[in-house]
Amino acid sequence: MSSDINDAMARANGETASPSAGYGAKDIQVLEGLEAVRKRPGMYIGDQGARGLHHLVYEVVDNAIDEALAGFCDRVDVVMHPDGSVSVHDNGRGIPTEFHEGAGKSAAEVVMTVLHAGGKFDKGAYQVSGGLHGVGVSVVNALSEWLELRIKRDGGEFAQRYERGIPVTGLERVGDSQERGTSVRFLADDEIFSTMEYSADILKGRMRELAFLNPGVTITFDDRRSEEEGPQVKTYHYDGGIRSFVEYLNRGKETAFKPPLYIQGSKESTSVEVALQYNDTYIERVFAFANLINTVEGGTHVSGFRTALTRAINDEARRAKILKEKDANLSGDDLKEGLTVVISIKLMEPQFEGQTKTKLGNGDVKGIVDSIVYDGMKVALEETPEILKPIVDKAIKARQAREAARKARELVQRGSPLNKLDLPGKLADCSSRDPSECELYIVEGDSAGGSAKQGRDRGFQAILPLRGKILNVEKARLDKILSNDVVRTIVQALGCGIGDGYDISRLRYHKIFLMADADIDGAHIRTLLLTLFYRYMPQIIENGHLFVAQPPLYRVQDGKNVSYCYSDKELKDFTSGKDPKRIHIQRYKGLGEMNPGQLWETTMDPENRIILKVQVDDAILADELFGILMGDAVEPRREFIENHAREVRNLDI
Ligand code: 0RA
Repeated sequence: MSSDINDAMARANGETASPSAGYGAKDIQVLEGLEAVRKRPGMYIGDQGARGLHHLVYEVVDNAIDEALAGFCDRVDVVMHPDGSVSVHDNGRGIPTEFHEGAGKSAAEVVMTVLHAGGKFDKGAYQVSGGLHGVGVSVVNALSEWLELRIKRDGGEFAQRYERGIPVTGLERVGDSQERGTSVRFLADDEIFSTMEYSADILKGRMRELAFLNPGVTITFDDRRSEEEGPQVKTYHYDGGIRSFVEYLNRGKETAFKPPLYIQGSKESTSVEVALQYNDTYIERVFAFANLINTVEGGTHVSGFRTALTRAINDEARRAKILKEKDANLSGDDLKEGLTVVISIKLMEPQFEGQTKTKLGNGDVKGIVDSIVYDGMKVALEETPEILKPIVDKAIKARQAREAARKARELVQRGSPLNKLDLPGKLADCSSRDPSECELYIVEGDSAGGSAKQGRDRGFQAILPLRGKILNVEKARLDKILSNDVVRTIVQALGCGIGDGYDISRLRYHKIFLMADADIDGAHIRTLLLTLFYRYMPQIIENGHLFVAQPPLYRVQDGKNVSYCYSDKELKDFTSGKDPKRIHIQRYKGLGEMNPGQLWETTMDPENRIILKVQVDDAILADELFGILMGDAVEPRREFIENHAREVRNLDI
């Protein structure tokens, strides 16, 4: 128990001679609630790392967006302060300030200290809070070293300060104001979080997304943390809503028609919005939201959309005689290629299921979305019949390519993966057959592969040396991808297939390491491999099986002592103050320069190695990153590399 809460609990229990504090049974409940949040933050915000930290900002912003959804707010301003605190200001109604008889304190204090108090106020309609993030702003308060609340309403401005969730001032009237709104400024508690570093890219991604999903609302993001660069302000405002979102996702790509097709409707208090457009890539991108929460794992709204799209295109294509009587129907898979779609639905009592609680489970939603999208597609295709043929032509080509891919895949997947004959010849497998303890090192180059083979623990570590060109899967179709030797070798070694029939339960190694040189070529190879995994085997990343090995850059010998440094900074720190005549520094130009013992010691030994887990925190950001790094358009890539040159060296999607 943290000491503040300890003290407060003691006072609440009457253990100290401070009856004037006036604590009662309800306060004990409040303190117990705050204590529960501080004890198990993960239950409320996901984790105590970067994800949880960013969650705090989302939670406060979501509360402001609820005001926008209710029609009372059109502006949200987020500021990242140099002291590490974040403020979120909105021009909504302002949290009610009046005294709450039942609670014996102001309504605002109830909202800030009682778990899920937001719901008690019955704000009606759809709320973001109440969904995934919807743990309530009181959770942010409990997990903040301090939080300052400012409210403008009823002609006044009110302020209150909290420390680790406990009010340290009353809600005081500090001035007059004719405006309305709420400002929350908080400093995350470093006793709770393992990192205090917010990523501007991740936060901006969510702010942009919210601006697309709430047309008309202006969201600003003002990053004041860098002294040299000064305030970096971004403003997000899109009157076009999810149509603009699809245009944004397809920017720099050729599209089959313009503007995106847009469908909207509502039924049984569920509202549905869909915008879609086909582009010239081979990848399908579905971004689906339920009550503004990104449902990464899909769900009933996505299934409803898929069946409706397939049915509507087939029906219309037959009516227009683009599909002849003898032609087979287009399948859902045929219609995926090059599809970019944003689905946004709003519903009462959303059920979030799945591993990360981002799969919409409400059963009735499938039929509702299906009928709205089917009817909407028909209307849209009657209004703009010229968009039908390009869609159908593309789907027919996709079908032919999928046929070819099926044949290629059969060659790759033939037989049981346990049959040694079906494993790639270059694979030096391990002796264990328990995937949960098996590791696969995918190693660039034969010489490094040779060192790794000799250095490994063959009990549980397998080595797959790669040689030859890795295809850029961003620019090719699955049939072509599968004809690439490197891709086939990897798919065979992993054992779970690719594309249709992909089955992660057959994965033969639960830890997969990408091991490439620490130079530009190595970075390129790593990016190509990451793209392959991200686009075609995303569950391997989602389930946390993919890692990037971190070989050292330098070997430093000081007399008899040998040390390794993994960055230039580490080398500088390590050698500073030491006598340069005595020290011998070797810079590794490639993995191949390490002997087997050194490679084991520095990069493969589970006791010593440094590894980076590949995580996708923001699907849209990752999509953008891969699209930019591997796509056709040169200009955005140059821009990206210029802006991110420092970070690219250590790419952590
Ligand atoms: C409870 C009731 C009402 C608004 C809010 C809470 C509210 C909470 C937050 C958190 C951040 N910004 C916020 N804005 C409003 C309804 C107020 C009314 O009926 O006037």
